Amino acid sequence: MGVVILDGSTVRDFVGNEEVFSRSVNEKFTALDLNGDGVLSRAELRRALETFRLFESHFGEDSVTPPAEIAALYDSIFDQFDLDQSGSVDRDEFRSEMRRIMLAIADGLGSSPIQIAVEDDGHSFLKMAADLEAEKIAGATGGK
Ligand SMILES: [Ca+2]
Repeated sequence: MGVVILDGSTVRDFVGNEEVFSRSVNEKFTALDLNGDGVLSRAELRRALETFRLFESHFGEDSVTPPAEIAALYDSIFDQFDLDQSGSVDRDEFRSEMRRIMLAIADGLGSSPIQIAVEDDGHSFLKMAADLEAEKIAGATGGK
C-alpha cells in the first residue's frame, strides 16, 4: 500500500495519454483474464472489483455492506461494462468503461490535490496516473 497525491488534471492527463492509458488497460485486462480466453467473465470482473476495495474504503471499517447488496452492486457494475450484453466484457468494453470511470474520478477530484491510498502492486491506475505526473515533472526540471 502506498500513498499518492492526485488531482483531477493528473488523472485526466493519464487517461488522455492514449499510449500510456491503452498499455495500462491492456496490462490490467491481461492480469484479470484469469483463464486467458480474451474476455472477462462476471467472476473475473468481480474479483477485480474486490481488489479495488470500492465498497470498504468509502464507508470505514465499522460498516459492513450486506452480501446481497454487494452482489447487486457487482451485477450492476458488470452490466455497465458489458455494453453489448453478451455476458462477458471484451478488451474494448473494458477500456471504454475504465476511461469513463477514471474521468468520473477526475471530475470528483476537481482541482484540489488529495492523498489517496493505493495498492502498490503495479496495477493501480491512480498510482500510474501519479507516476506519469511525476515523470513529467522530473522531465521538466531536467532530471530526478
Ligand atoms: Ca476470461
